[in-house]
Amino acid sequence: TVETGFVAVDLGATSGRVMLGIVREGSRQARPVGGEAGPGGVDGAPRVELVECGRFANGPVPDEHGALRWDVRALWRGILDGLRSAGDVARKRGVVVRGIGVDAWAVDHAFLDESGVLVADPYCYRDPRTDAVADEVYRRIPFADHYAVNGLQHLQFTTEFQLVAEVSTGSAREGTGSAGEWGRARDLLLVPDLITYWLTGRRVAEVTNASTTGLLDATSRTWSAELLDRLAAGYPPLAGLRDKLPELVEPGTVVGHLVPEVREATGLGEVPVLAVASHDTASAVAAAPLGAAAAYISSGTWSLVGLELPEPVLTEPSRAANFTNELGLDGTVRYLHNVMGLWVLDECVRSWSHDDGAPVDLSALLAAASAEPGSRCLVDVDGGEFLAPGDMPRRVSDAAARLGVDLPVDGPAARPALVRVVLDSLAASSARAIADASSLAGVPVDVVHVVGGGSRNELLCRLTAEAAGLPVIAGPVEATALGNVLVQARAVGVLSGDLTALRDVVRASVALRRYDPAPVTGH
Ligand code: LFR
Repeated sequence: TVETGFVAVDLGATSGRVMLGIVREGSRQARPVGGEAGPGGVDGAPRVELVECGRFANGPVPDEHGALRWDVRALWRGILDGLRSAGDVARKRGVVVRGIGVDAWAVDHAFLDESGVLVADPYCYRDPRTDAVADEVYRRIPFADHYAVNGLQHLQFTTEFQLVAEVSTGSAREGTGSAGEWGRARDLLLVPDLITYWLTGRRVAEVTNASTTGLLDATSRTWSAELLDRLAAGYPPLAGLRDKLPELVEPGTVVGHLVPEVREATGLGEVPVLAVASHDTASAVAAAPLGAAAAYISSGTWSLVGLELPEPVLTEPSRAANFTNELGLDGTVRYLHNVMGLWVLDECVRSWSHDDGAPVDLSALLAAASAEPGSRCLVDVDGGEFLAPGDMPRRVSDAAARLGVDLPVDGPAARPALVRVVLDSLAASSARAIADASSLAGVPVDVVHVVGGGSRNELLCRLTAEAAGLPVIAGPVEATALGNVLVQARAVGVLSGDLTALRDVVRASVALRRYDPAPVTGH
């Protein structure tokens, strides 16, 4: 029998992957489910099997001026290789590939020149060029005026602030020529839209990701003429910005078909390329098996902690608490807050592996951290001090020292305690964000879904359940790729139904694991 497959290109800050998602008819047989969070009730729902067909490293690369950029051409090579193997896997398994969709991290953008050629590698949002920009912008367009329209939390690297950095010689790093890059820009494309353009030749702006630019109206889901006008008034070089922004499309739109060069390079046929929820977090939330009264944590490089809502929350308390209203699938709003996430741990591990000249054994380290006493101290993992790469153990230890806690950094024996503080702090910060989201949106929360790579981290899941005082349901690990595949499969008619139906497919496809908060033992 011929089966149907969809290719998810999922680009993350540390790696990119190409996954083939094979969609199967539901069966009436009960399926074994790992852990106690057994879904039930989804018997008969179709299932998706994900096959990894390509994986390649990613990370910000300093350019000749020391500015952090993304090597998008290396990503493109990895994508083409991955697409070729996806085609091979599909052929071997008798699977017909009926779509390709691309998702990636948000905010960062590329420029195309008059001839449609990439002007320069996109900047990474962790580049410090925007450090002082937002405050400067808020003096002309107050944060409250932004929030009323775009609903975004303050993050120093929002696309809008990067654009201001690009055109202000005062704040742009001397000699980087970034103002020159803006001068040559004909179109602005966010990273997944750039890849979609290279695949199809068509330029669009997918709306979930466009919602992170600061330039979108969160209520109407369209570019905000008001914010664009005010930005142009404050920064005249940005007057042309409106014309460089592509047409918006919702997830599920067929953007085009593979161009001949890509067909040739990959051996794939005239496969349609669809806009998915191209912000990775939006795809992950779409595949989080949320039921009623559920919060989610999309746990990876970042922890994105919040709720799915039908409407944005644009109130003053919400702004003061720095909650964001990013757009989600099917008209939903991702009401969430960015917590620094596993980035802090990953950077520590990177630095220790460098010290040791060999990769650190993360599972041994986590086991040791789990035997450490908890609550030594809680550092503010939301603090901007952890944003940039480099020497993370020292920065964590400095933050602990400011709280009067001695957290040594020297030698492997010091590592478990430091890891424990990082995870305790992440869990506490996530728990706070869940409680805040619930009270700001006025909706109850009685369960927390952790999806993404961090759902594999048992210690983090357990600490999160304890900090929140709520059960945590962990999985799927591959939520982003699954969300990407589900949107494609529904768009071409292989799946049907609303988000609830798509989440039934997730529950039928993966094992979930439940962590209950430990009973209170009180003294
Ligand atoms: C997660 C993520 C977050 C966004 C950050 C920067 O990968 O997309 O949602 O705030 O990266 O783009």
